[in-house]
Amino acid sequence: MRKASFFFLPVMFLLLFSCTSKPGKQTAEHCLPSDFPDRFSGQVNEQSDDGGIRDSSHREEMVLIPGGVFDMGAREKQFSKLDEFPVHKVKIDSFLMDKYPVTNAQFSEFVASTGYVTTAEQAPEWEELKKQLPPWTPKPPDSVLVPASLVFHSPDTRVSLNNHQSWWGWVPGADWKHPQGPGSSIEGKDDYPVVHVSWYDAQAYVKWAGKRLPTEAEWEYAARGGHNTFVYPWGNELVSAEKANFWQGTFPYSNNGDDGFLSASPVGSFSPNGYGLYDMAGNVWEWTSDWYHAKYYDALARKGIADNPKGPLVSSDPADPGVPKKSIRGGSFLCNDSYCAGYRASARMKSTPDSGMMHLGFRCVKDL
Ligand SMILES: [Ca+2]
Ligand SMILES: [Ca+2]
Repeated sequence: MRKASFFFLPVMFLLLFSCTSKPGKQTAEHCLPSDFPDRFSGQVNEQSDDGGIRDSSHREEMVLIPGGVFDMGAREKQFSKLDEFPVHKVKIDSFLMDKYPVTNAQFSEFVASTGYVTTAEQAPEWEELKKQLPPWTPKPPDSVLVPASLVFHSPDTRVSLNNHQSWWGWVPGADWKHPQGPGSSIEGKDDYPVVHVSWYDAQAYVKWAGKRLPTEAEWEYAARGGHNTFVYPWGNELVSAEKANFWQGTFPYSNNGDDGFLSASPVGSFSPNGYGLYDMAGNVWEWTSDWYHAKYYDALARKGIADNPKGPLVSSDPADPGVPKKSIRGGSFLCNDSYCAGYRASARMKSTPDSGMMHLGFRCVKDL
């Protein structure tokens, strides 16, 4: 049953502001739920090195991530956050990783095969919910305790960036098949990343697929593409419309779409990194298996070389005490340098495991 979605709704909002790059500077996860103009479609990079990423036969492909030791953590100071320090040595064993985030087509196959119902498709249960809330918490209105997920809506006018509820909405009926709520669909979007999937949904999928979620360390190691000094999956050049699907313009009401996409993009629309991985930067955030802990790197740094770390035993987010969260990585179509440079290889974000959002998906890994 769905236990805690309403409770964690404010948590997800907090997430929007948790990637501050400078003190006093607002940060946010942004998205714009509107179709991108046709004129942008020609910018999609179909000259991939695998001979045609639009061919669904390639979607299942995984690539070998050769093991090694790398420096985990921030490479620069302009955008990095405290939780990206200290930089520490990490040893990673070889593993296989999906080239792309899991797509709607793949998730559809999983649901058709198993009958799985995602978190966002279930109403939060108040009897379960209140066990996790202070005893004086009033029951939310029935209108809130319905199947729903978080959807971004671009406001018509300039709004305070302190009021994230101006652009995020708890939308009944929003789920992986209806990314922008009732009336929207994934028809024609087979090769887009599945979104509105909770961490539990992702776990169910990877188990079905005979795979697993990457650890946070594996994710960062893979994002660097074999280049230990890189800030971004592509190198050290600042993000630009040719590099990844991110936000160009002024949040939250002006998205230029210079990269061709105002919201999510088909997987593999931008060039891969050194390991042949697509969309590690931007498009959608990706779940990892690790709990998020703001001070986890301190503990790892004391080990000398951390051997295939699998995350802390408990979660800790000082911005949201007592609320367990999983680490998510890679940034989304909502990120930009002004707010959240989440497309840096070292950038960390977090979300409660029952969170479904329209800019959050996942990809799988597998042991050799
Ligand atoms: Ca974009
Ligand atoms: Ca991504």
